[in-house]
Amino acid sequence: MFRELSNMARNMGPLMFSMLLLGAVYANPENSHGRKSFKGYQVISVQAENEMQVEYLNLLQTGPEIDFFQIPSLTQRTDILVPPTQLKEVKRSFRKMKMPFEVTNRDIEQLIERERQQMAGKSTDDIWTSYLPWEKFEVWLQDRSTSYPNMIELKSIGKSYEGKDIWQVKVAANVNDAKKPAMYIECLAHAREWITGSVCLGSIDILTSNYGQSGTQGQQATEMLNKFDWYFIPMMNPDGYNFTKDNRLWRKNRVPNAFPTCPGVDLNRNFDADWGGAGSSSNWCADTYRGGSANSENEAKAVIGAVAETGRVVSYLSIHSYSQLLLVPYAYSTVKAPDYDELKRIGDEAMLALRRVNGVTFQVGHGPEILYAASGGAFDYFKLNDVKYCYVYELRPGPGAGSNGFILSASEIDPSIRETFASFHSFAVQIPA
Ligand code: 0X9
Ligand code: ZN
Repeated sequence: MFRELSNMARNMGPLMFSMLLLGAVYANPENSHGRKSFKGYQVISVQAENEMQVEYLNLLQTGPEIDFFQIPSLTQRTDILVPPTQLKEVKRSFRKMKMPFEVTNRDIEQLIERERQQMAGKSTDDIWTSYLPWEKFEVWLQDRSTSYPNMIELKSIGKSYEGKDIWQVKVAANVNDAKKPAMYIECLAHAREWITGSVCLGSIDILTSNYGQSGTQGQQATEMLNKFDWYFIPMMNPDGYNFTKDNRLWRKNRVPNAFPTCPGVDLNRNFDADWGGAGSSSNWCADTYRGGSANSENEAKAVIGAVAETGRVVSYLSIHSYSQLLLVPYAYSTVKAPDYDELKRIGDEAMLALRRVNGVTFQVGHGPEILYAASGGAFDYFKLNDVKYCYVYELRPGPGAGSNGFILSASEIDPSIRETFASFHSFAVQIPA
């Protein structure tokens, strides 16, 4: 295999050479707002059809400046973001390898700029119609907890590298009541997956403002809060999220590494769940860099500590985007969790509830089978540590052609919150207290 790879590298000589060169001289091009410009970058959706092509994509991924939105696999298309300087070579190499691809976005910068202008143009406090910048996100949480002192307990469970609080929001029918079994929902582990933060905030909003009310959401919120306490970590990665105003497609946290131009650890590779295994990288510059050791990151430590302190946690939901999937453990291994069939059945039912709201379909299955294998994930960690109902959501949009990936239009915030909330309700009904 090694010989094949080096042959491949030789075949693709000019591309590999220019990638290395770029790595050496690479500097972030900035636009007039001081943030990274993606002018001329294209999103290419590629479908590997044999192991050789997967290996080639893996090799390409080790180069600088090509951003893989998914890890290469035979089971799903891989969307990759390619800078203008490498477009020709990359496309040529795909053609040479007879690997089917299509350009799904010719100018991602335009989308990012439109999103930025939209945010600047309106009062950005309405979580249903806007993505909130980090500061306003915090203010929203504080305002909510002040408005609902009997239902919300807002607690900082740790600090990020930059000293930002990692917040946990407990929502209960009454925070002074005896503890109920706990449902955990974690959002924004990956900084660029903005829609996930909206879904956490929107769910907190629905639960608090509808508890004890009539109507569908009133009944759902009441049922959910009478059975469980709900713990949200609405922004697991505050440093990364705040940095997305400078680089919209940032994924990791912002902790410095030995290589100064490549900070950050992928928080969904850092947990002690086969840490260092499949789908993670030891390369500081990789988007899937796993960190120096298992649970090394403040964010991972904070969440693990908080869950341990909470008592009986029955479910841990990691909310990510995108591809419209619900992933059932384990992600790290081709081996399924012992109760996989039960979790799959419950997950199927929850995704039916989701679909009933706006007709959007989510595929349910084993991560390595329907997406790719990935070690060090939070949901696998908790699955391995006795939390029974663990899942990863990949929210809107769907994969491949026509998808704008992480740049989900603000008009899709409201429907995303409502449909995802319906699936939380379904989980609450199905999971025994
Ligand atoms: O790679 C990840 O961490 C998740 N996907 S994302 O595009 N949001 O980064 C998937 C994690 C779970 N993976 C599997 N079950 N394979
Ligand atoms: Zn993610």
